Amino acid sequence: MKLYSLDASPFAARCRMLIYAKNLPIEITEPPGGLKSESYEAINPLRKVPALDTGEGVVPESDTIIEYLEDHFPEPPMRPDTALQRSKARLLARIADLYIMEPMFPLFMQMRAATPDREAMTRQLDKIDWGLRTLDWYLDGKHGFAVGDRLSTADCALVPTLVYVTTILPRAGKEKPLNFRDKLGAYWEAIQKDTHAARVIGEIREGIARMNSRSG
Ligand SMILES: N[C@@H](CCC(=O)N[C@@H](CS)C(=O)NCC(=O)O)C(=O)O
Repeated sequence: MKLYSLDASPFAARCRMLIYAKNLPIEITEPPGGLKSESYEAINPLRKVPALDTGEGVVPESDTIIEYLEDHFPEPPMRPDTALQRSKARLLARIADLYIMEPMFPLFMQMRAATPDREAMTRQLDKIDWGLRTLDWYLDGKHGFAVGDRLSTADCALVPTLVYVTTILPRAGKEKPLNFRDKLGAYWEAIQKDTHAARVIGEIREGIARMNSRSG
């Protein structure tokens, strides 16, 4: 199997973290010819990373890939133990996608604009802040993990999201975005010590640094 991935992509990093944690025999590679190339479009018509070539078909979308990998390689399990915990893991991933990463893209656009619209940036920062409060509300965080007492699919979704929150928000004027939230701040402190989390955190940061040095 082959995962099409880019280091800086939080969605691809979600899948990489699961692959590392389960020690899966999956090659990780960049899209051939780049994201917008015809050769990659032939592999993944959505033209986004990640995409998983299973050998029998290509699975796009990070959440769908996670579910596929859990079904195909059940051991060691990365879904939490109970139905309620599993629903919580899925909920945390959706909050991260819909209410944190989604408002972050318009923020990037403003940050890159020649004359950023400060009011538009504040609106996006407020939306992300609300997403973070919601995350804080649902997070277990008792044992240093998002749900329950072991690493799960929820951590794979949250770690890349929080790398972006803690890297990008301070550059947009929001210093210490997790500081006043007890659960989320403590969770972020603890999860960075996990080996697989630390590995993807390093990859994302290096990917962002390379992107920044290319765009000057
Ligand atoms: N919902 C998708 C989002 C994937 C996504 O937006 N990936 C970005 C990289 S972070 C991408 O490939 N963007 C290329 C584009 O939109 O043109 C998922 O969860 O996999």
